Amino acid sequence: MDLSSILIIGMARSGIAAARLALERGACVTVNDTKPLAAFEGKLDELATLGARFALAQDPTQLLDGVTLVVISPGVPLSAPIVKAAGDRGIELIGELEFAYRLARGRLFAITGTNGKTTTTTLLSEIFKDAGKRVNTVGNIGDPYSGAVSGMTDDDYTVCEVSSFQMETAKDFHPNVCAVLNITEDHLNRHGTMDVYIAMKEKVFANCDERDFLILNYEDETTRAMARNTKATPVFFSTERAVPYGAFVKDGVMVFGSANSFTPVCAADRLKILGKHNLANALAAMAMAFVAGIRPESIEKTLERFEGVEHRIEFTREMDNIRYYNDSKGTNVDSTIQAVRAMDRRTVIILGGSDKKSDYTPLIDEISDSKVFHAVLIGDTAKAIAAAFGKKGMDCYEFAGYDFEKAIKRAAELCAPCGNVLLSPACASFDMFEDYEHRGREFKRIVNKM
Ligand code: UMA
Repeated sequence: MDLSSILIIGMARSGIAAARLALERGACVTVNDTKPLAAFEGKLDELATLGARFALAQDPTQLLDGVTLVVISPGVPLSAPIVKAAGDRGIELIGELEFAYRLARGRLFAITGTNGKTTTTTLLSEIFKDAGKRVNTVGNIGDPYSGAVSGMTDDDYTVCEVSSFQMETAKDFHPNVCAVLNITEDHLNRHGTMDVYIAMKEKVFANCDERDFLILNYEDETTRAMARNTKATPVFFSTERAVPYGAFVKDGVMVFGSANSFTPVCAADRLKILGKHNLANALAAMAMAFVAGIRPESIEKTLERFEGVEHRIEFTREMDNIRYYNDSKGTNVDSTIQAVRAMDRRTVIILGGSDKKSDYTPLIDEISDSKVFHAVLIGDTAKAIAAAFGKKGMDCYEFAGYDFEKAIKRAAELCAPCGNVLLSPACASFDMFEDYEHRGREFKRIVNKM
């Protein structure tokens, strides 16, 4: 990798962290974003002090003279003109994750899949921390990999949540242990087809070899079949049955091994995180920890104390017999289906957001057979979701436009005298918010002042 002159595209979390790292390593760095400097409100001041050259609100294809490497943020799609322009001039172009990987040290644990990534990444990090390891928790979870590279040693354990966006621009990325949790429809607006989306997920283990482990969900046909496409040792997890080798539940106990020879780790009913999807996430984290050599007693302690992550069916408040749950991380249909299944009493759901061209039919099917009795629809996809309700002959929905506060208050009114209000939009957030975390924080702010 030639670090002499780097052009970094996208000045949000990934780009800023990559620029800082590149400057630290002595590179000459130019930073670019579609937005002008005024839009950053001082967030780029540190990069200016460190010596970055600013080329904001400029066409990046005109900035390639003398550049030896282009690093793009995950939000920049492969269709962006800079990708072709760099290729045409023979300049290497990689993503921020790949850039960080090439400069990082220690052992790498990568977790991908459509849903459950953040919970599994957080849980595995906690298992390692409790076992006394030096841990970095990075990637799509919100803290860019580049931000953790300085000061890394060969003893570090890095747990990285990996998105399909980040894999588009990966090349040498090579985890020691990786997991693909599940694959359902998502991000078709970016990848075009499911085949491309699946291929991006498979790239996570493309460089793995016999010394590495690949943890796969046995209950998902797509991920189970991945065992045939890898040189790594396949290790399965299943909530339903004993697997050839891996993590499963035997008589209510989470165990690791095979049907005839296994080590008990933790009673499944001791988990604090709710739902079968979370049992699957816990089994995946347990399998990763097991192959990393963590003692079962230590894994058990963490599994028993872990309370889950922010924005994932997060209990926010109970007021006037109504419980509010923040599932802003429900950014696709399958994820929202899991949240709907986890509801234990009558529920009004807030659905809708920016458009990923998803098919909402499976969600409406799930809702029709659940505790959810009404939906308040917001954002760009409100009409598409209403149409999916209509197709099933259901009219238990109403529109709240782009007014988030109105949507929450209306959901509470409909829910009275008791029940749950669940924010689980099944959509991305970019039509009304900076990202899903912003949406979740706004939900909690509004609910807490009600
Ligand atoms: N920009 C350009 N040119 C472009 C496109 C964007 O300059 O052609 C600029 C924008 O003006 C903006 C910046 O790029 O200033 C945004 O870059 P970004 O979207 O990559 O934002 P980051 O803050 O760096 O966040 C990214 C991930 N975002 C996306 O993949 C969309 C974060 O995942 C991740 O946590 C972070 O890197 C650290 O690794 C978020 C996400 O929504 C949570 N991920 C998707 C998901 O989970 O569904 C994949």
